[in-house]
Order: sequence, then C-alpha cells, then structure tokens
Amino acid sequence: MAEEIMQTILDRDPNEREFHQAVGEVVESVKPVLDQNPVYRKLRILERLVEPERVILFRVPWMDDRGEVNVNRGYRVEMSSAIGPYKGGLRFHPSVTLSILKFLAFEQVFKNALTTLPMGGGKGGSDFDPKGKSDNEVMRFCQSFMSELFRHIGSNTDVPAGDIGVGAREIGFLFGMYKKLRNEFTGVLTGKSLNWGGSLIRPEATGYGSVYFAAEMLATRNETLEGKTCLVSGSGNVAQFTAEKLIELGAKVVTLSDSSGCIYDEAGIDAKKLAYVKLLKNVRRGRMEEYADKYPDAVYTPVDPSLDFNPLWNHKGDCAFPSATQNEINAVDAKHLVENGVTLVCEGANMPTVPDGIDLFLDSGILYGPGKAANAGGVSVSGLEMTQNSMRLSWTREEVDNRLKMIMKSIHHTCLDAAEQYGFPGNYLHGANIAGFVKVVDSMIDQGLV
Ligand code: NDP
Ligand code: 2IT
Repeated sequence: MAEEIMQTILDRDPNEREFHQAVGEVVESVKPVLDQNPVYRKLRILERLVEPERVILFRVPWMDDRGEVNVNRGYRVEMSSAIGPYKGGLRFHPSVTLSILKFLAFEQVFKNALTTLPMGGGKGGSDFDPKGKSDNEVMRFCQSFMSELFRHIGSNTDVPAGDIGVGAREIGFLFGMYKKLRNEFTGVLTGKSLNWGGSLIRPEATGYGSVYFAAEMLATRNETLEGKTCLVSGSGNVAQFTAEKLIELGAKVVTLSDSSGCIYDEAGIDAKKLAYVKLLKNVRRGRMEEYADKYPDAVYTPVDPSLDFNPLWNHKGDCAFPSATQNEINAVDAKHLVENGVTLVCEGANMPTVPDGIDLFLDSGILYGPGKAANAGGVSVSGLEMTQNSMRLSWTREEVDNRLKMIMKSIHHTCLDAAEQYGFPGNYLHGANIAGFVKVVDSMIDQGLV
C-alpha cells in the first residue's frame, strides 16, 4: 500500500521531489495505522489525501520602477478542507515551484489538524523575489497577485498568511487590494497589522511556539532551556522570535544566518544585539554580514558552495533550531550536530532536515521536534486571529500568549500519546504524523466521498 502510493505520485508528477519527500515521511509513519484500520485502505484515503482538492496557477504581470514589464507565476494549492477552510501561508521566493508549494500545503494539513483549531490546509505564493525591490514594486506585484487570487479566497473559504518573503508589508498590500476588489472588510488574511484586524503575538507566534515546544520536550527529561547554548539558523520572522524567547528564558544564542552566510557570536546574541538584527533585516532589509561589522567579535562565514555541509551546524551547542528553509540540514550537518553533542533539534522551518538526517536524530536518541508540530504556533495564532476577527474583538497580549502556550502543550501531548498508542514511544515525528492523519481522514470519511 505504502509503496503503491509512492509509485502513484512518482508516476503522476515525477519532478516533484520535495512533495515526494513530504509524502514519503507521512506514509512511513502511518503504516501501522493503515494496518490496524483496513477501512482507510478500502476508501483509498491516502490516494485522496495526496491529490490537492484544487490547484490555482496564474500569471502575475507587474511593472517595475524603470517601467519594464515583468511576469511571474502565482499559485494557490488548496490541499484539504476536511476540518476547516484552507489555511496556510504565501511564499514569495525565486525558488518557489509547484512541488515546493504542494509539500508545504501537504504538511500544513497535518500541522493545522494538530493545533486543535478548525483549519484545513493550503499554501501559495510566487517565484517573485522581493529582495532588492522597492516598496512600490512590491506593492504593484502584490496588487497584481491579488487581482487574480481574490476570486478564490475568503474568510470561510481560504485564508492565506505569510511565509518566506511575505511579512507585514506584503500582507498589508494584499489586504488592501482584496478589500478594494470585494468591497468587504473581513478576516481573509492573517498576519495583519494591529490597527486593522491583526492579532497581538502573531509576529512572535512561530518562534515563541517553537521554543515552548522545545521546553516541553526538555521537561520530559527534567531539563530546561536555561543555560543551554543554542544554534539558530535564519534571521527572518521565525529565527528572530525564536532567539528572543530563548534569550528571555536564559539560553545563549550563538548563531544566525541568511542565504548568503552565517554568523557565530561566541559571547551570545543578547537582547540588544537582537534588536540590531531586527532593524537590519526588517527595516533596512540588509544582510547578516553587517552583524560582524557592528560586533567584530562575531565571525561571519559566507556560504561556500564547494562545502558539503553548513558551518553553522558544526558549532558546539546543546540545542538546534533550524528556522530558515527546507532541507537546510543535510546528512553531514546532522552528523556534525550529533557528534558535537546537541541533545535537541526543534524545527521552526518546514521540513528543514533531509530524511537521512532525521533517521540519524531518531537513532541517536536526541529529542527531535518535527516542523509540523514544533512550528505550529504561527498558524495557531493565525487561527486565533480568525476567531478575534469573527467576534470583532481583540484579545490582550497575555490572553493570546497563554492560548499559544496551551496549544503548544496540547500538541506536545497529542504527539506523545499517538506515538505511544502505535508503538513508537517518545517519537514526535511518528506521533505528529499519526495524530494529524487520523483526525483528517476520520473527518473525510464522515463527510462522504467528496
Ligand atoms: P522570512 O522570509 O522572514 O525569513 C527567512 C529566512 O531564511 C531569511 O533569513 C532567509 O535569508 C533565509 N532563507 C530563505 N531561503 C533560504 C535558502 N534557500 N537558503 C538559506 N537561507 C534561506 O521567513 P520565515 O522566518 O517566516 O520562514 C522561515 C521558515 O519557517 C520557512 O521554512 C517557513 O516555511 C517556516 N514557517 C514560517 C511560519 C511563519 O509564521 N512565518 C510558520 C511556520 C513555519 P535571506 O534574508 O537571505 O532571504
Ligand atoms: O508554515 C506555516 O505554518 C505558515 N507559514 C503560517 C501559516 C498561517 O496561516 O499562519
């Protein structure tokens, strides 16, 4: 059965490497669930799950500041509405392909199921690169993108949000265009600014949630984050707020990175240095290289394509928080982490570890928190933003943060319970996949063959 489904997706879409990787991982985890529940096979549940309910692919023409016409490709993958409206981010990055968005949408289905909130799964975006573009160019691109997307989304249909390359600025431009086209002020996007329907703690939520999840994992071994040396990758939304919460809890963050290179600051990135990183990345839209100019004790290492490993993961540390992008930890990186004594890997990014790397983590007995559980805090607070929008109310920072903590605790329990029930005690990867899968497929069965 598992082999058959993999063959089906390989035959149907032979070039979708990332999608095959994401499906392969889930299929492996749910084998015992399929064995114990023949009805899932009979109803061809896996075959149905791996086919998106709908894929929208569209042209995005826009004019740059020189008056030249540019054409990008826009996508929205509406993967599953079994437990709620499609929900998931938009990614603007030159590497975006249908395969990447299908992997992200597929993962989102299970992640959202774990959050306890009623959200289906989707993902979208474009191969547009916001880097180096003026605010006006980004605005024109977002307006063109939304002039097609608006007919497919809605607060009860499909609710996009941010992801790589899509933050508060882009969500603002997208929302403005949606509102104009529909003549409707509604919670159709999450990650909105506070003044016009956003939720407190949404910017912080993925990073904070990831650290809350790590703290839960450590607590099973009677440990805390205090005094732990932490390796964090990325320097965007997830990385910044992961670092912020780690610092607050008394951990020492020694690395950050961007797609050009990484910095190592042995003394630790403290709150003041982190404030500089936020200014550098969010306001000045600069590069991490400048961190080493500002703090000369830090070492900057540019990306070296001739290396088969990332130097960031070869530093000594207790905990690792990959928070940049998919497959950023390869098998050599995973080996370095384990050999250097890391005892916890908590995935802020989506699918940051290659399958061989995950096997190494699991075999070595370290605490391994897979992305779809560990980074679910972002979409959880998106769900809370939807709730507040529906009620036309805003909750306090404390209220949202408490709910986020409760949700991350609940996801942690759910993973451990499901793992235990199917014979994988302590395995968060199988636990997350199984718990998400069972909730979604039981809902599909309840709703008939649609
Ligand atoms: P941002 O765009 O804010 O930051 C992305 C960071 O990762 C930047 O530092 C970027 O560097 C780096 N990066 C991006 N692509 C690459 C690449 N190909 N190689 C090396 N570095 C890269 O995105 P987020 O922080 O929002 O997202 C980071 C990860 O977290 C993604 O995997 C995303 O899917 C996941 N995630 C995000 C959530 C959210 O709420 N935002 C929720 C759950 C998961 P540079 O500046 O050079 O581009
Ligand atoms: O990967 C993710 O969970 C996100 N990018 C956030 C999605 C959301 O709808 O908030």
